[in-house]
Amino acid sequence: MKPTVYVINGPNLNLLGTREPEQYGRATLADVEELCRSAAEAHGFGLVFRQSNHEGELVSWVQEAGAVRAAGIVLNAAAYTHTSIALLDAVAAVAVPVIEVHITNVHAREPFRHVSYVARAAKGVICGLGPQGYALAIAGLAGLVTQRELKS
Ligand code: CA2
Repeated sequence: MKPTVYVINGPNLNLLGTREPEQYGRATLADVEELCRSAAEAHGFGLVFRQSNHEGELVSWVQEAGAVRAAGIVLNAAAYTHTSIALLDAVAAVAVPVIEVHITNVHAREPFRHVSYVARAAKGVICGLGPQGYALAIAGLAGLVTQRELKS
């Protein structure tokens, strides 16, 4: 069976491309999904792509990715990145590499966005590159799988 990558998006990302284009660009979440699907296919991954405005649902999906032994998780937890110990605990609890992604450069924005709880347990972080950050994260997960195969 094909290894699967979960792409999990947090609150308000359903609005992508419809508001604040100067901040988040014009690509919609459907465009981001298409980009992820191409990247996943190019690396031989199946893709599960989800978005929720609810913290607990995001936690459950991280756990689900762990339970099905996904190849990795690309997580844009949006504002919950900066607040959620529950998500940090979920990321720390799964034996699946998690790459945190942000469309914007959070370090060039308000100070409260400089803090990421999730990053403490993430394998890596990509921010500021727009939607292509998601594709780069999927490529990064493919690299980690290859590394793991070479070691075993
Ligand atoms: O840059 C990112 O990807 C963020 O995760 C986006 C979050 C923000 O809270 C993080 O600090 C950085 C906000 C997502 C809201 O998305 C919207 C998109 C269009 C219009 C309004 C909100």
